[in-house]
Amino acid sequence: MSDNRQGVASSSGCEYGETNHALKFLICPKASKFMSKKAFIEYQGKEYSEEQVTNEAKAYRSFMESRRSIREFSDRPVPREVIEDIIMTASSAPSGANKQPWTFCAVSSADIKHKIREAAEKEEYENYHHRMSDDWLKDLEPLGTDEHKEFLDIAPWLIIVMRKTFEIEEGNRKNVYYVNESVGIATGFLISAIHNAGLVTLTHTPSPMGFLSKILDRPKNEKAFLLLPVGYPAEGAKVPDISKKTLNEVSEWY
Ligand code: IYR
Repeated sequence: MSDNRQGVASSSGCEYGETNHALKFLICPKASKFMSKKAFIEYQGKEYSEEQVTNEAKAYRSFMESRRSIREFSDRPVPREVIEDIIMTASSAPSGANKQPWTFCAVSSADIKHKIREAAEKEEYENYHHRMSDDWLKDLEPLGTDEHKEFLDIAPWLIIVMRKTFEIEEGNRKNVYYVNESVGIATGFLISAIHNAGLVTLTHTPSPMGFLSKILDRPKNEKAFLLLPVGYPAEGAKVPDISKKTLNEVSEWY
């Protein structure tokens, strides 16, 4: 579609027009009234050859396969700007109707981190000693986890991912869609951004997580989804000797 095509009918029976910020929009009489006005801009993608695509896919696979969940953190500081960029990478994720139903709470205050640690350890004590089934505890054995969460004090940043069950706009309740899917995808982006920056994290799931909303004083429409400590690994940090499933185990081809 070229510029300056105001009100020009196309072969599809739709009309092209322009918004005042030079974004193009399409008015189509057959579309529903909710779909009648839509701004579109040209996608600025990369144009790779098949060889480049193949190489990029391999390189990214190998980069992501080098990621590990780390439980031993260094207290070496990480600049706020790094966390800001990591959060904005996560927030670029696709979401239901582009509602971005999430808040990333970034905590560097030693006092708040310690409050979170105390409350998380209390819940995790109950989990490890009373709530988890024998099968669950057995499945966790190779990971060497327990109720002690010193990384919550030591890591320079904690990012608490909150999912929004609805949006509040000027005091009014607004819908959001596919919240778990959206927040799960955004958290995946967050983890890859942390890895890409040369930092490490761990998907910590203290349960139940209600204490996080209280400590962070979050509004009613937000529920804690995951807690990720972010920082550098401790010197000589160890990881469990575990492997991932093979392609055959995780895929079916049709
Ligand atoms: N929430 C606990 C237990 C735990 C659960 C799973 I699933 C893990 O992969 C690891 C730990 C904790 O964070 O220790």
